[in-house]
Amino acid sequence: MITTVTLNTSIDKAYHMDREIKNGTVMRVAQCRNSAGGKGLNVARIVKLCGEEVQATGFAGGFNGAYLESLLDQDEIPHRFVRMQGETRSCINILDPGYGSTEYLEPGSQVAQEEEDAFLAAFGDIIEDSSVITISGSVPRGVSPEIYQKLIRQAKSMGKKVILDTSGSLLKNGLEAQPTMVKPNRDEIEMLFDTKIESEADVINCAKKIAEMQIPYVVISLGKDGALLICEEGAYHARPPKTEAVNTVGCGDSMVGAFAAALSRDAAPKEALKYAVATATAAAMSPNTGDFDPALQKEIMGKVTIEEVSVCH
Ligand code: TA6
Repeated sequence: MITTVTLNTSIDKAYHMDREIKNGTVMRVAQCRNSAGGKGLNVARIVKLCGEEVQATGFAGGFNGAYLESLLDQDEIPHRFVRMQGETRSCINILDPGYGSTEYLEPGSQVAQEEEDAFLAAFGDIIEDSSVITISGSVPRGVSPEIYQKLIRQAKSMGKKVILDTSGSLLKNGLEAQPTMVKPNRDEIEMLFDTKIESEADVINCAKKIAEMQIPYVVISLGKDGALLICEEGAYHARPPKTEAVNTVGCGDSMVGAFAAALSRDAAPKEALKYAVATATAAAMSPNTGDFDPALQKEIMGKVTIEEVSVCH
C-alpha cells in the first residue's frame, strides 16, 4: 500500500472560463470543478488510477475538512486525517483561454503545536502497512519547518521508501533525512541552490549536487520537456511526445504518484521514469486535477523517448 501525506489539504476549485479574464470586472465561471486537493491528494488519485492500494493522511479541519473527506469518499480513496481546529483551505485554479492556468493558493489555517504532536504520534501507526510514503506540498501556518525531516526519518526507520515533493526550507530540511526520492522542478532547484537555471547542464549539475547528498533517486520535473532522473544506475532524460495540455495543475503530483506506484512494484529506474513521464503527460490532457485516461497513458508510454545523460563534467 502507498500512503500519501498532505499536511496542507485544500478544496481545489478549478474555474474553467469561456473568455479571457478582465481584471476589475465581474467574470462568470463557465464550469467549476471541485476536487480534494493539496498535492498529496492529487498524488493519491493518481496512485489509485495506477492500480495500487492507497490511503491519504494529513490535516483536515472544519466544514471544508468534512467536504474534503466526502470528496475523497466519492473518489474511493481511504483516508485517516488528524483533525485540526482551523478550516481546511481552498485553492483556486483559473483556466482561461488566454493565459492558461493561474493559481491562487491560500496559506492554510494555523495548526497548534498539540495538533502537530498528535500527527507525529499517530504517523507510525498510519503508515504501518505501507511500503511507500509520499510527502507533498506546503504545510499550514504554525507547523515546524523540520516536520518533513522528522516524518522521513520515522518512515525510513520503519523500512519504508519515501518520496519528498516540496520546496523551500521544507525541501532543504527534508533532504537532510535522505528520502528515497525527491522530485523538485526547475523553480524549486533554483530556490534550493539560490541560482538561475539557464541550460540543461545547469539542471544536471543541480541534480548531481542533490544525488551527492545520498538521495537514491533524484528526479527533476521539466514540464513539457519531461523529466531528468539521476540514480545509481545512471542519468536519463525522458521526453514525452508533443501534446495539447488542457490543465497542467497537478502534473508534478501525477509524476510523484506514478513513481510511487513504480517504486512499490520495484520497477527498474528507466521504466519508472518512462511510466511517470507518460502519466504526467496524460494528466495534463485531463480537465480534472489529479486524473488521467489510462488508455492515453499507455499510448503515450510507447512514444516517450529516453536518452542516457552524461553527468561527469
Ligand atoms: O500542484 C497543484 C496543487 O496541488 C493544487 O492542486 C493546489 O492544491 C496546490 O498545488 C497546493 O500547493 P501547496 O504547495 O500549497 O501544497
